[in-house]
Amino acid sequence: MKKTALITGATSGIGRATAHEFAKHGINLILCGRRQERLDSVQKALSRETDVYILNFDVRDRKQTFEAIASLPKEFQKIDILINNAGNAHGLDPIQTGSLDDWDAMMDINVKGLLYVSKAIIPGMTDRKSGHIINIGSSAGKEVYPNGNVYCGSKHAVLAITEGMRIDLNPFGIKVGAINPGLVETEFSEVRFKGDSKADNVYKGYKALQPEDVADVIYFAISRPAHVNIADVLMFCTAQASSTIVKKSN
Ligand code: NDP
Ligand code: 8X3
Repeated sequence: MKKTALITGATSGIGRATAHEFAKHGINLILCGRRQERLDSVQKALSRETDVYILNFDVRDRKQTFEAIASLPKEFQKIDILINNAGNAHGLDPIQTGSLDDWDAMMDINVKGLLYVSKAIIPGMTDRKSGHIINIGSSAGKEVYPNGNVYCGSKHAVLAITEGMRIDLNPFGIKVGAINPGLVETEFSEVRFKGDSKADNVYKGYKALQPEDVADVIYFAISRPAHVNIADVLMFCTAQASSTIVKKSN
């Protein structure tokens, strides 16, 4: 019986690479994001390999999120795997000059959005007493770096919520884990720096993780035997030792 996975943030980066990886393995997909043309093109690319349904909603919007998930056709309603991936950093500023709009965006998307999506999907999992939730945290959820303040706070919250989910959903046999990458070359820095050319330098002078590297680990986690739960993974590219130590060529 084919499984169904819902992936948030499937229009780019880690989420899109995960959609490709899951499609290769014949997992049915519900792909979410806000950019309709991207959703259409991923659906087109993957429909040859598996069944794909797309949902366009903003995870910041509680009503939109619940309505979108409630609108799923019958054949996509049984969600076996939830990949809570949608999220970004907004800004890289010291706490004393940070923007309130950036802070709202990070807490609303990375933390509250993850909670809204989870709240819409978990009851189906508890009813069926099965399911697997993977939250995409970050190395920024394990350590704090200069000017990372609120983004790091949002990712620390993701890790605390992941542990809370694992504890509360334990009686239902639902697996919960977090995958925490360091630097991954995606649109992340374009979003963080709002299109500023600073983003161009983030992945220069070393080989950063690629979104496919993270997708591999996510697929590994969801393909373990029933009695194995990958609870927490921290992954870096070889050049990275910590949030602030990256070996770069000149
Ligand atoms: P990208 O910017 O490439 O992708 C972000 C995805 O999130 C997009 O698909 C975007 O879709 C979606 N998204 C953003 N805001 C919203 C929103 N309000 N509602 C719905 N969807 C939204 O970045 P990454 O792939 O790198 O990021 C994915 C996750 O990985 C994030 O949680 C990030 O924090 C985490 N991460 C990234 C690292 C990195 O270095 N790149 C390292 C560690 C963790 P759309 O714009 O279409 O809505
Ligand atoms: C993304 C990695 O180091 O920019 O979570 O915070 S970092």
